[in-house]
Amino acid sequence: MGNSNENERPEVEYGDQRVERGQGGETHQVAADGGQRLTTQQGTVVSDDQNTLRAGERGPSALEDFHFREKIFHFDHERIPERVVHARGFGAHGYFENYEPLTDISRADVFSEAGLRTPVFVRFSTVAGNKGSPDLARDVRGFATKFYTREGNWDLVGNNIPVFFIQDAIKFPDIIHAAKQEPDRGFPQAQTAHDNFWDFVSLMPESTHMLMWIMSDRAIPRSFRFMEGFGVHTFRLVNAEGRSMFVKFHWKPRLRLQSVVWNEAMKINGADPDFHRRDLWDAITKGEFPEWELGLQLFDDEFADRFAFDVLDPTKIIPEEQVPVRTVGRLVLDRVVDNFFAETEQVAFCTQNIVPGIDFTNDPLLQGRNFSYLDTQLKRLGSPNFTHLPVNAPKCPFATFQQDGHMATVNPATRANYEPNSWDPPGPREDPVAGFRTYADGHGDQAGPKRRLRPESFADHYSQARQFFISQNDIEQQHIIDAFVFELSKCDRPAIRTRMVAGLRNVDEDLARSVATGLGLPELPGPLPPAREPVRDLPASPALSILANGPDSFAGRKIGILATDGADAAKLADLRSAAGQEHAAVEVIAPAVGGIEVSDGNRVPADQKIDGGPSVLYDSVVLLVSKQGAPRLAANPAARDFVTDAYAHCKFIGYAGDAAPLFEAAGLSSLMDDGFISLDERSAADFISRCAKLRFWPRQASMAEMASAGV
Ligand code: HDE
Repeated sequence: MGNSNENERPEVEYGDQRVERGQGGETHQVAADGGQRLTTQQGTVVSDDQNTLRAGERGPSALEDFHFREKIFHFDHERIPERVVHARGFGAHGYFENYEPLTDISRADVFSEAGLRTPVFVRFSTVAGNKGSPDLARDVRGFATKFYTREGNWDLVGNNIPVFFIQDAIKFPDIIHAAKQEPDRGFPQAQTAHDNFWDFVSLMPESTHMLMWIMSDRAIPRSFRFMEGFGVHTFRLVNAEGRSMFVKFHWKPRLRLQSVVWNEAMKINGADPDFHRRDLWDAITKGEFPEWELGLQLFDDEFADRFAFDVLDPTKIIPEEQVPVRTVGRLVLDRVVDNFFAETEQVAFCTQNIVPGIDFTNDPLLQGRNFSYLDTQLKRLGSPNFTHLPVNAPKCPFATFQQDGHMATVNPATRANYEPNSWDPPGPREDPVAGFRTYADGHGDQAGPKRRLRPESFADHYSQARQFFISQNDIEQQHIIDAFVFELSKCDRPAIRTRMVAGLRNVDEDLARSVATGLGLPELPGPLPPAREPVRDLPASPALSILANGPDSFAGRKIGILATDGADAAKLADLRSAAGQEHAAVEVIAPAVGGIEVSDGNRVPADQKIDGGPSVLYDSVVLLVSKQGAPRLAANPAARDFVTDAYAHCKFIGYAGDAAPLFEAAGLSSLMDDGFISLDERSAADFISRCAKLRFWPRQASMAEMASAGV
């Protein structure tokens, strides 16, 4: 019988696609003449990718089906271990452009010439959640940059918060275990709002400063594009003469700072768990390239000695008001990845990837990290040859005598695989002048007997936590209080809540009292005994506030226009053009994704259907409602949520036409404050310029007043 008529398959039209239909009704798409043909990994052309080889039509499958075997084998092995921390991330390519030669302070190639562009790959991440966790978890964000310099790869593996939970790397597994899902039950995922986390940190006073940051809105950024980055540790820069300065690295976003509010974050996680990665992808693919400036805080040994805290302690900052940040270049992300796995997943950052002109300090956290990262890459990528992967390979010449190992793809073709040798060609040789030389750091107390001992200079755990708190305005302080109350309310054990409040008493009495009230603690516990009495009069640092560092335009932000059939076409056009001029984006949300027929009879496609485009996805909203559309919207619960959430999140709400029935149905008619802007009275451009403030914050206070009055 042989190959009966299995190749005779009738052609059918499936919408716009012409396909062949097999005997069992299955779809076959066949290569066109000269078109690309499907093959196995070995290059053998595949004739049928829909059916396994089997004995008879309904019989068992044949072991000899090498195509099926290879396809399933490969699929079974697609996953590599996710990162033990920072599993959830998103990367992009770009460049770093240096403004001026910095040769007086560093011999690093990246800082050598004005206008020099060094290619980079940046990966942003959350820390605690697994790979598939939502983007808007309350968490630190990773901000890792690989500079492919002409003298080797430099990895600046930083975070969006300038301090860390712990002072010594030996505690890293503990803090991460405590933060991630609890081991018996395997939850909760991507959140610190659980007993283990608060149990640990309430017993670790050194975490207090970091806790203030992660309970602030820094931990729920609106976008990677609107957050700062920090190298965290103190590093060193070294010039060609071997002179060295200490340095702290800062990334400052061009579009300035912005965060979401917590209730928004929780809802965004449901509505669009990919909110941050989509935002970065959209911005880059639209040509609105995200930018940050690199800033350096430079200081010498003498400053380090007189500074109130130990510069090697990664739970401390150096206020910008004390050592100004000097901007030295800009980072531009202008290319999305071709392939998420190949680039974002396989990129291997290592803090010990350093280049001449930059050096480590003895920060015990940094020293521990330098040990850890290489190890983790071997585990994840399965071979010491992970540096051969294009995203990890230097873009400058490199030559080693390392060889073999799994998946070796860069292999020398000469006989010399050691040195010294006498072969011709001899292979690479060391270069004592151009090569990396460790700075002969003689600063501070570096010698002595081997001991496990935390320096006393690390013992002040509260002063800078207080400084952070008093640097926030009322709105931000309230958010911090609310975050502590929210998180601790998820702890089952009352003793953990009480212990945490006891620690907060060393930061700020009002903070501790407000959190205690929010938790319904029967009485305020006595303060934890501090290892060192906190300094209570450190000056406020305005650089630490998000709201003091917000944008002065609406650029890079997004308006959601909820519109119905019959919506005013001219107003929609005005909004689009005013937003375009401001480099802001617009999305139309409509009852059906097919779109609406606007007042001039034209059809406008929608970007979102109402329940798929809640207002939490936008920075401000507009309602363009016709008389006939109004009652339908008012009766739609998703439309009502759209406006009540926009109100509760203090957004600017523009409206035109017949929005009143929706406001009425949402219970907002009597609450319309100056954050509601009539587009029948004001121009679209005026509305957008008001939106530059991002939120109508006075509403937060009036909502709080109404809540306490029980209105
Ligand atoms: Fe990491 N960290 N870390 N970390 N870290 C990792 O390396 C580690 C720390 C940071 O997008 C791991 O490739 C130790 C501070 C970022 O791929 C691992 C300690 C800061 C990323 C690791 C720290 C960071 C990582 C896991 C305490 C801010 C993601 C996967 C001593 C300055 C990089 C990996 C990416 C990733 C170890 C503390 C930033 C296990 C031991 C402090 C941004 O090697």
